Amino acid sequence: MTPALETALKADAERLAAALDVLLPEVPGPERRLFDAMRYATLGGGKRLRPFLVLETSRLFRVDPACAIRAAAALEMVHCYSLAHDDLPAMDDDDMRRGRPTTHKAFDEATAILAGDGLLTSAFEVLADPLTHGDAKVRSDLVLALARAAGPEGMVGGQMIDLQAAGLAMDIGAITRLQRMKTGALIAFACEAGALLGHAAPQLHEALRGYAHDLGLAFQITDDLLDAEGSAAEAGKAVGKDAARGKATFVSLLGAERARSQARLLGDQAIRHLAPFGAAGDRLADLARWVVDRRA
Ligand code: GRG
Repeated sequence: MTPALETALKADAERLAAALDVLLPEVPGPERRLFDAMRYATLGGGKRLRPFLVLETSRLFRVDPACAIRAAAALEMVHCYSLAHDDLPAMDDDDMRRGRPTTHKAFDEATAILAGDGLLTSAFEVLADPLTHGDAKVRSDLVLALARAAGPEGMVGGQMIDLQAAGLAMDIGAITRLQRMKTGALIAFACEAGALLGHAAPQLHEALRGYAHDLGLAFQITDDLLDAEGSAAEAGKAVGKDAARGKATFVSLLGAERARSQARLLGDQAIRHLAPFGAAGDRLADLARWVVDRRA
């Protein structure tokens, strides 16, 4: 990772933690446990890749940082809800996430379900709030885009296909579709949010869509490689699960070497989409290189 990207990721992760701390406060009273679990699920580390994408794409259009951070926090709430639910015994049944016990292990299953529900709902409350953008059309476009990305035609639909996929023969087209829904849709929303908040011109909007598309797939292929070859200590979560479940992945279908070169190709392609932004796109280009080379 370049020093410039490392500094930028760290600074944005700190801004995000401060925003989440305000948006998801500790509350007294009988619902305290719910808020504690929502904070646990969101405030415990993570790469903060999606919020960084919202903030960095927003910078391209000089969006007010106070607005951008709210969209970034809303997206991270949805991402963290999906992780908390994915870790439940009924789904992936994981004990460790981000190097510490999963939400249902730290609390209990019912609380983890409610914490996820709370995060999902709060995300839309944050986006719909006039503090997120003065233009009601922008707010409604953000709500619509996140609903589509997270819902049955996006992440939730992808998760449903994934749950049924173990042991099924899936070809590369089917895997690509599944992953575009399950992982790619939220990554695409991250870049879409910057473009929407910044009233991006159509050509720049399209360039960011292209970048997000290729970055999302590169991210997922690398995730498959890390599951196949990485260590649990580095990843902060269990690895080797795809093979153990007989799940078709980019790695099982292409082999590690071809999967790695495909990820590199997609990373390079993502970077080429940034050409219209000139030097302003440099950090997004660094991010695409890091997504392909990451170890966690
Ligand atoms: C339960 C509705 C529902 C959806 C779950 C995102 C997801 C769908 C499941 C997570 C399982 C998984 C390993 C997905 C593949 C890629 C992925 C989204 C990894 C986690 O994202 P990172 O690496 O995590 O950005 P951090 O912790 O860094 O935020």
